[in-house]
Amino acid sequence: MRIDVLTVFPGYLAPLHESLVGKAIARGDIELGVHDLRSWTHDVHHSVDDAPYGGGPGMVMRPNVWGDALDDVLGTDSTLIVPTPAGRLFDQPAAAELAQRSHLVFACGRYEGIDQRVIDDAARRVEVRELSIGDYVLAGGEVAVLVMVEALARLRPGVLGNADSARLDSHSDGLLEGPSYTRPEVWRELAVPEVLRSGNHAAIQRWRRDESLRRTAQRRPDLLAAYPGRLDKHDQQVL
Ligand code: 6GU
Repeated sequence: MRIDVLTVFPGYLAPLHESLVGKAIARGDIELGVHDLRSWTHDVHHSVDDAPYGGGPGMVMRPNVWGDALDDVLGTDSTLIVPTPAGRLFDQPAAAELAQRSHLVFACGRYEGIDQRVIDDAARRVEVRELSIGDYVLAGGEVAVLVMVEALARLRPGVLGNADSARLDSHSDGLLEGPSYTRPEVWRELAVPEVLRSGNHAAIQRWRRDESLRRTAQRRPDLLAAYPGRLDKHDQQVL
């Protein structure tokens, strides 16, 4: 898969060369290009923004520079992703879907966003997704790109050490993951739950499911409410 990122702060994307994503790049599973949007400017001031039509605070990124940049970077197989707090929510199903694309292009806006015609024009040629990573406002799309690229990179075959760990994650079945433990058996007078040392795999599976359900009900009742059909009789007794 190829990933291109367009930004006025290319240094923000440096962490992509670390850890799991960095290894995927080094291995050649992911090809990464980070581009300074200002290299598509022509004026001496390298300006990328202007005052909004209709008035109001802040600045809007101008369409001409973005248009030229996207003309150069988008191909026929590209998906354009525009990180914005006004987008649809980027969640685990979205990550799984994007992990299967051949070319992702991230267009990072700063200020009050990008002139909407840039997005409308690109949508005439490629699939475009305006995506938000949660209900809070960041100063720009760069950190959201770090989040999205890490979430989708770890779903690509061969990226995780243990292929099962992606399947068993929090959110992959719509529930939160329960607690985990390792040695020692007792630490600061706190013991590992007995069932995990029982060797009874059916009991362990049931316990993990119960912990998952309890935690989800307590911390994220919205997730349970979203999929009532997935809970069997035993699940409902736990809750
Ligand atoms: Cl994708 N961008 C910005 N600027 N703020 C956000 C966001 C994205 N997602 C949540 N807040």
